[in-house]
Amino acid sequence: MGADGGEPLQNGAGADDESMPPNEARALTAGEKPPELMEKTANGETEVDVEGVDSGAPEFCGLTKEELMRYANDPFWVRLRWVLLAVFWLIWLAMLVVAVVIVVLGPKCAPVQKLDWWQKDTIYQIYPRSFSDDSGDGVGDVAGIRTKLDYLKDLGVRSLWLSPIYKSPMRDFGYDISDFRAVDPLFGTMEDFDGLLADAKERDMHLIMDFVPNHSSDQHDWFQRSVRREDNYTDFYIWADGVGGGPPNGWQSVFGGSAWTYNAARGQYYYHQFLPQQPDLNFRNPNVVKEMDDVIRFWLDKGVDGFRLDALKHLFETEDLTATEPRLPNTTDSDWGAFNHTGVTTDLPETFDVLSGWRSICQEFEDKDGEHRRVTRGW
Ligand SMILES: [Ca+2]
Ligand SMILES: [Ca+2]
Repeated sequence: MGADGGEPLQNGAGADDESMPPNEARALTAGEKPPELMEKTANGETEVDVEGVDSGAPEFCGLTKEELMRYANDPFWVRLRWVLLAVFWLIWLAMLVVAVVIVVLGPKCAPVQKLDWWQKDTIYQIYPRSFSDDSGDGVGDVAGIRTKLDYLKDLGVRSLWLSPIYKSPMRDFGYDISDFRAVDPLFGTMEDFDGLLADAKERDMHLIMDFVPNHSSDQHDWFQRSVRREDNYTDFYIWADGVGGGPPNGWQSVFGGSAWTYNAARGQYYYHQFLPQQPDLNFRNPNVVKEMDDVIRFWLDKGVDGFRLDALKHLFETEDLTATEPRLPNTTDSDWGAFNHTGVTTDLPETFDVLSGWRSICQEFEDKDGEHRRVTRGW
């Protein structure tokens, strides 16, 4: 009941508000009383008669169902709804068409390349001397490596790079090879190696051999024959007469000192980029190239998966023994590192011809046994 005994409120709006659309009438906030409930006091203050009014109840100020339906059925709003619906679906359809056109006409991604084993394998270098000793003599060996294959595979290793195990006087820890086709007794036997290779293949692991083509040991049969000037071996190494009672030129060894050592038995100097016990092979001699090709074939025939090529940039030297190597800036000593060797004793373009030949030999084996790649890599 209103304070003045007037008509009760309807939905928060005055009964005589019909001329105004309901949604344009001012909405009352919760707790606010309509003007009909307000009256003036004697001192002009406004008071509210709250009797009979639940001041805590929320007031509903929205449209009635009848009012809502009247607007919903208005032809203008009906048409507007249909137009908006049509526009929505047209935009949706247009986006679908554009997406299909982009997919059909857009540039295609390159097919995913299937990586070969040498491109994706984790390659683990094994230094046999210190890796695992099976014989108990304190030096690692091939049989010791065999015992660790499961361990290596558990680590995620899929390819092994074996540092030199060839027969060697060990003046340079196996990088001075006296027989490129034999296993040094320190590391075991060829049967041990064959067993290692078989075990690796059984575990789907690959084996890469260290290959040291630049030089041999001075104990190699080839060098001994070359000292004696035997046929076919006379020019197997780089021999030269001395100049002025000294070496043929001032080229330095990587390991220090002159790169030339005099051999009294032959009466000439021989060239060595590394130790005097590591004479450089003469890759300008086709017989040397053929011998090393055969070494590559020997190990590929056994089933190895590739080679790590050692000291490749040292393979060739210029034939002009009068060529000098320019000194690098800010150097005064005579060490190998004080000179620019490019084009004189390192990085000669002839290297690519030999390398290409080794690559072709690997290709022969790939063609024989299908897609399995054999790799030659320099590190
Ligand atoms: Ca051992
Ligand atoms: Ca060389």
